[in-house]
Amino acid sequence: MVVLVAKPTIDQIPLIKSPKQSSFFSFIPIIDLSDPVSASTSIVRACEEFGFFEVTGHGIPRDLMIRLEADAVKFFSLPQVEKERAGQPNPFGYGNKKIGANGDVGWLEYLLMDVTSKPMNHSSLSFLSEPSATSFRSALSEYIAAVRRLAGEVLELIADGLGIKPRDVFSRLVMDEESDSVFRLNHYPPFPLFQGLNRSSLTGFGEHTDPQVISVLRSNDTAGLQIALRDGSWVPVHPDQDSFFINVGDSLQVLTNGRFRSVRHRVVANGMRSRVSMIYFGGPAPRERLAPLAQLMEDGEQSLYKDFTWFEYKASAYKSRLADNRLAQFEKQ
Ligand code: GA4
Repeated sequence: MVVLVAKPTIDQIPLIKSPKQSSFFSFIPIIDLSDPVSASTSIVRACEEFGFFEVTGHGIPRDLMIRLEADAVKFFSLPQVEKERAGQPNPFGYGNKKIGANGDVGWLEYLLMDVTSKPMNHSSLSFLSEPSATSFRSALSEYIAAVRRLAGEVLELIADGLGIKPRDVFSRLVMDEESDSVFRLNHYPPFPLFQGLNRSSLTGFGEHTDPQVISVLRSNDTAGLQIALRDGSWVPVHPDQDSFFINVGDSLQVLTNGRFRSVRHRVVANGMRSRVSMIYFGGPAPRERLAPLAQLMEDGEQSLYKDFTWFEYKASAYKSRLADNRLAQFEKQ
């Protein structure tokens, strides 16, 4: 039996009514990793205040980013039937406008893949094993190895900044052989301008927090990413194709008993230019228990959260809608 699933059309994509933000200046911290001593303190401050920061001085060759971006653009330029050979995203594969399984839609197409620490097996995306995908495959493995190392380095600097030992208390979660990490390539195409869109904007990727420990994003020079501040206002993130943007995920918020903030973010589609982003989501191994680290608890401080594993959290996250507060049901009353 052939099941035809209609793709959402442009008028079914939700609008963002207030795309213009209250704060004109973006004061998102920019942290230079080539100065690790000052970086560790600034990273901790940024994770507490924003749950988000930009990193420079990361040592990842520009070439590698450009090469993967070019391969991604080549993939997204293929005829639709070719892209669909990557399989429906359940959750891994090629997705077009539909995000997750619960009715969320956005103005984008994407490739979502499962990346454990072991050399990429591409079990989820068999088209990548074909000879025609050799260049794409090698750029992907090299890039993913590099951003995983970067995630590990940032997590070690976090341990330094918090004054806790061993340095790998957090980084071991994403460096673990069984670390449940995901990689996503997003393409937000330009869209036909039509009446009424000038005062609101199309949702590229609706607001949400990332369930994992840490996410490492790199995009081309097209704007669109916005983060929510503690007061709920939205701030645009100025794109920089030579930098990486780091997000604190829900799991890191739990590990720090709420001291770090899992940042709510969204992408507003740009009518004029394509945005291409690539994001590594570093998650723990399924068996890992997510509980505040004892070393971070003050005398008498209680955990804000119930006891759960990443396996349990992920299962519940994948049943939720994008904008849901996924941690709410894991909080102690
Ligand atoms: C958000 C972070 C990552 O992009 C992602 C997303 C996942 C998906 O696209 O399938 C989810 C979303 C993300 C959280 C809630 C569920 C699952 C879509 C969705 C509605 C790959 C992830 O791990 O969680």
